[in-house]
Amino acid sequence: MKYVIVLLLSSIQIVLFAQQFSLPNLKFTYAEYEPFIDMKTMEIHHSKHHQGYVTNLNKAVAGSPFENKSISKVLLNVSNASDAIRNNAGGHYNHTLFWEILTPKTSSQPSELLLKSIEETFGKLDSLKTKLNQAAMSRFGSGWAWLIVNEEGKLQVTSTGNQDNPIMDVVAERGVPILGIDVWEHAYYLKHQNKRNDYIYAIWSILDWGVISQKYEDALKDTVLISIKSDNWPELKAFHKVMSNTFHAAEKKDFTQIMDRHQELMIKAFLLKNSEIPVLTIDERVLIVKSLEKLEKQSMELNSFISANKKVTNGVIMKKLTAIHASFHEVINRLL
Ligand code: MN3
Repeated sequence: MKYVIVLLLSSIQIVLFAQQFSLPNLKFTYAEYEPFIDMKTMEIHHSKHHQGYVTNLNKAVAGSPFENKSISKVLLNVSNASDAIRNNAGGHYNHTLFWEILTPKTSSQPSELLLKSIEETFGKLDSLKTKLNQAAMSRFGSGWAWLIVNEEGKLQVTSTGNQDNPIMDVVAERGVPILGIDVWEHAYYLKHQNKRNDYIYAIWSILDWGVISQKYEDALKDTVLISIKSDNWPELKAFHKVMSNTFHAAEKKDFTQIMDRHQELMIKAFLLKNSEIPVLTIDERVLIVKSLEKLEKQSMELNSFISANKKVTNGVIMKKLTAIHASFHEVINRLL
């Protein structure tokens, strides 16, 4: 019996101390990336810099709404996160991708499908190379150059600052990255010092086109791409704007906003319910429609209540507004 309890306690401990994010192993030893990337740079970059992002990310998400969320969900909703989460979630995701697409076994080629898409967008592989190198060279300070599958399912070259990436909802050009080049000085300074150009040239020699080609195919059907598209749901944004102005004012005992805008809120709820829902599976769509119907009904009830009663009590309005707010968050949570 005693042993069972001890066993039980130790397994509980393992669960308690399991970290949300962890450092991925490299596919090769640090030395194997020589001479393109020197061993010391690989070692520090992976075991110190990347480990640092992982450690700090685990600390930053603990107790936040992002606790136990996937890295994609963190990135997709990073506008609601702290700077610590933004920087370290980006750092973790970006470096994980970077290690995956590097191989010291040189001379791989893009798949037929990827090559066709590259040729359609850029003319030829060399033009993509030129474009990506330009993006990498012209990124001022620290950041990344990317090849992404954008919202239209097309290839695009972009670049972001610091540890941001194209999945984040704070970035202008969005999509799923399939190739990223780290242009932070920590990625090349030991060997190449200030010569970023030499380092970028070296990276092209060790790109794993097998992995990048697979990432291209995966990206085309990635739900992350669908989530990025759902950020373009104008009716949702319009409703949210009116709701947050009226609801948050009411929370602070200011009911003038909702007294002025109850009809507008109802109309936005109606437009939202009748809009095109840009998401995911049929099952999810059905659940979202249910929440939207509830939202519309509650907004109509609030509108009738305020219109019909010359002497309305703030308590009742607050209760109804809180219910609308909860239904709205049902919709948001289904998008997450
Ligand atoms: Mn780095």
